[in-house]
Amino acid sequence: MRLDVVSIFPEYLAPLDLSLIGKARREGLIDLKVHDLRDFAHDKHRTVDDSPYGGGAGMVMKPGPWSEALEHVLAQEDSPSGDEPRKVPTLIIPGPGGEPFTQQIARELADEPWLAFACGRYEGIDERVYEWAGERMPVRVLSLGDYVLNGGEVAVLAMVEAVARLLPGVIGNAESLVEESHEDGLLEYPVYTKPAEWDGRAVPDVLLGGNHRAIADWRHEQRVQRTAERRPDLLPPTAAASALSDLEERVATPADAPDLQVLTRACWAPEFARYGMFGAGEEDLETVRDGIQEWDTRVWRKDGQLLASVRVRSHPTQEATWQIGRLMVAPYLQGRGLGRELLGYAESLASEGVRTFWLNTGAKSTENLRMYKKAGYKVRPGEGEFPGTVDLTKRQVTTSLPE
Ligand code: JCQ
Repeated sequence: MRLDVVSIFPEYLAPLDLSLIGKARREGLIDLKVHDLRDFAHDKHRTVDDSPYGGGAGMVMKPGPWSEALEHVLAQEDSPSGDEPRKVPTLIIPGPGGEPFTQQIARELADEPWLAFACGRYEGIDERVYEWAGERMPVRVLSLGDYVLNGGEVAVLAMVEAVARLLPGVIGNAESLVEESHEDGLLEYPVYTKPAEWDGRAVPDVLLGGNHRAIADWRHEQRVQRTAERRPDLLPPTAAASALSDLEERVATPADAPDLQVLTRACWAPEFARYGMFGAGEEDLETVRDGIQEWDTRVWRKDGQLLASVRVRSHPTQEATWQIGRLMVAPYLQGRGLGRELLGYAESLASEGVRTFWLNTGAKSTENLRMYKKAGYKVRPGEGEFPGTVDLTKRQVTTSLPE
């Protein structure tokens, strides 16, 4: 993986020479370069900041040095061959106003071949730099947490470490990657080592017994208890629906259009943001209503609230192909298998004679792709029906036994 970091304090990133990340760099698994923003300021004092228009405290980072520094990063592409599209990095700008950086985002970033990081300082970077960069590469503003740092450098150290340790070969024991806090939505269980008694405190008996089933049960119970105590926000909302069968299914009518429009936006906004296309993919009500006419759209509600939807139809020209579209689950209910359940249901609606299931998703929508592949779908080579998407298909499995 290639990594570029732009900062006015390049020495701040020296820790990336140490430990496992340093080793990965020496082994060539990570190619990390740090660039000094001041090298792209051309006045005598190498100025990178100025006072804010409109007044207010502090200083703002000037756009000029940033565009030059990022041009320099973009120009690092090793082999810009004739017909191939120009490779660009995903640009990450740490800031307290960003989307929360999570293990899920770390996983997404670990799949990218090239990341660039822009370290802001002072009151921030001139807003036009975000626009300028967004026209040239995907941009993500990411926050480490709800507190303020003096600059992006410490956040970059954390993000690079979280991403790099997921790369194959960086961590010796790949198993230690899965049994971790945040990998499956629960915090980790407490751990103990020798001596069995220390400071008058004993290691829990169950861990000394060698009953692996009992140990696994105890650890799971500890994880749930800890999560409830420290991070109740991570636990499923107990009152909420957890399965499709808890929701009320209906065939959508034009009256469902406003709610469908909102659900679609809620599901698509984070997807389009991955591509730096903020606010893209918004449909007017007319278009949503047309969709309801042209597809068999199903909606699931609980207490009147629209929580999930999917739409299906035979392909307009190839009857044997069953199209599955707009598989959507309300964001707060995502990650618990509802989408997978919806998919199976959408397949079960297929009319007689259907041989192939077809669907389409963003080429970078890692979580969607993971779910579809697990459900047996294969990515069709080449671009999908829409720019930046891929099509996936799966053979209809007929389960009827010979008579
Ligand atoms: C990151 N939580 C807090 C500081 C300006 C983009 O401009 C600036 C960036 C920073 C650094 O980020 C944070 C942060 N996650 O403070 C000032």
